[in-house]
Amino acid sequence: MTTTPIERIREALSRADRLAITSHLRPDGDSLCTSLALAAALEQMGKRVDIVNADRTPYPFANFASCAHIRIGQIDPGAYDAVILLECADVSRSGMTGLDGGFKINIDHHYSNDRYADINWVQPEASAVGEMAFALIEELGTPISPEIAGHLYCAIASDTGSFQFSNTTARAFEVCHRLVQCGADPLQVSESLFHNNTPEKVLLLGRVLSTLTLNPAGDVAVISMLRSTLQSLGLNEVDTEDITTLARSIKGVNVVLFFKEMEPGSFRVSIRSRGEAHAAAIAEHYGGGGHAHAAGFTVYGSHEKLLAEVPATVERLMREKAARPRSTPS
Ligand SMILES: [Mn+2]
Repeated sequence: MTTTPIERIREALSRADRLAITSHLRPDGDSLCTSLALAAALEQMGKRVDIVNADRTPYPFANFASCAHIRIGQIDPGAYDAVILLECADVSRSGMTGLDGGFKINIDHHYSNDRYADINWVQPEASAVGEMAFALIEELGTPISPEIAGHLYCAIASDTGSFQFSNTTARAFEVCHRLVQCGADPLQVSESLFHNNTPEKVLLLGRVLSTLTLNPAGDVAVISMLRSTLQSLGLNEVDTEDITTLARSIKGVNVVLFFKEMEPGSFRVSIRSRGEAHAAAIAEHYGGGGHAHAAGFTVYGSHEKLLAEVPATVERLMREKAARPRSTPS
């Protein structure tokens, strides 16, 4: 008899006592809040759960009281019956080394995923991994407490850009409807997610937007954030989704390329697209991955050289219609 991945996860979790949950490097609102929700649900079931991330928790989540329980470091797979990896296309995306021998559960809603674990549950049509965790917690049969509901609502609100991105589906609303009934507070979540800026963050927004350039056709926008800009404002890691959203708000822009200097000569490029322009296909051209309208990749070289080359290549991919899915999501 074939069982679905979610049933196999329920069976594996029912046998497990000690669990670790991790997510990707530079964790975001979806991965962090889903980790908190899953940990709370599994603890309700009497499991011992640790959330362990390789990278520290970014602002504004670092200020959430619940995030204080997240341990930053490496997972010793010998200490756990299973490790749950959220939104990791492969193990390296988690920043964890030495997970090879341990039992792994891979839960992801990204288009590109290597299906590397003992159980792989990949659902590209899900708005957020938080939406998948809602279904899993229902499958586990443990109650959605107000705390769990709040975390899952925050995960979905965060990943849909407050219900504005293309992943805002009927199912996302259906799950959020249930979460609000279970005690999630939309006002409190939007205050803590979107109305919680420091003055330095708003200054950063101005400086990054001042780097904006457009191609002559006006459909590719490029913005950049250099380490020196962050340092001059006394900032380290910051959530920059709102800056990208502003660049993408320009009429006619189908692709935003956001160059973030990670270290000298190394740039993480976030792609946000709309319409026909396929962000994941562009990212895959450069060895990265992601969703149809949100993806990313890493490139190396001087800022000037990359700005001269990458947007031109992206434009060519769009014109050649190569910026289309390599395969259809299943
Ligand atoms: Mn997500």
